Amino acid sequence: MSTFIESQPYAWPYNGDLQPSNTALIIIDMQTDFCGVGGYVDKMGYDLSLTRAPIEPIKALLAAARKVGMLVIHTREGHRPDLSDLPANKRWRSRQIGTDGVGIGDMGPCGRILVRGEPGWDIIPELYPIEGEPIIDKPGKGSFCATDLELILNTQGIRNLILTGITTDVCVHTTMREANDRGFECVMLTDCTGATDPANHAQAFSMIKMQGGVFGAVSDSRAVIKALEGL
Ligand code: C5J
Repeated sequence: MSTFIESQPYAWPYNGDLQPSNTALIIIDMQTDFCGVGGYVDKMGYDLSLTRAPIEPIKALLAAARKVGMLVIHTREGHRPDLSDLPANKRWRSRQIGTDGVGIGDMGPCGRILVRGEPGWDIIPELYPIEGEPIIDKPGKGSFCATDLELILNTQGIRNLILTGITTDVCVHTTMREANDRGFECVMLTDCTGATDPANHAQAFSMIKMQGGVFGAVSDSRAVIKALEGL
């Protein structure tokens, strides 16, 4: 029996082979630094409500995914405390925004910004992983670069990825592009993602839908939960 999720520009996955055993829910960078008070995004002066908007929809989807036994994978962007994996240009650029010259690796209200082990770097309590859910610690925007994500997905027999998290146009989009090039069938969810700029959020979804779904498909939590309940 084929199972599809209502999505654009095509019903996802393309082959109707949607099963809890071959599909993973990926929750990207739901860290205090990106959506918590005093974190990196807050300190840069962006509207936190934009990156906090996906918390409740992801929570509902996470419960549905756990119920059907689907693999759930969480990611965290961050660097080693000695900053040996922080490119100088990434650090320099992060210090250009705001007036205090403070950027990645420097001390902020939630500890050193995007540094592994610091309070601001960790996943927010509302979406914290439970035992058995892998956490991918990544130094870059994409979740495949310098991580074992691809090995885990292949070992677990995963072919379909449901992409959620923040930010839509940066880490979630980069991960979708990396995954698509590796042959994974991807869908990104409009209400389970958020960006620091609403126009970028909208454009990110337009980019996915062009050329017949150049990176995959676009859907939302309601459609995915409905499909999971029918499995
Ligand atoms: C950014 C991310 N925006 N998680 N990181 O720097 O999207």
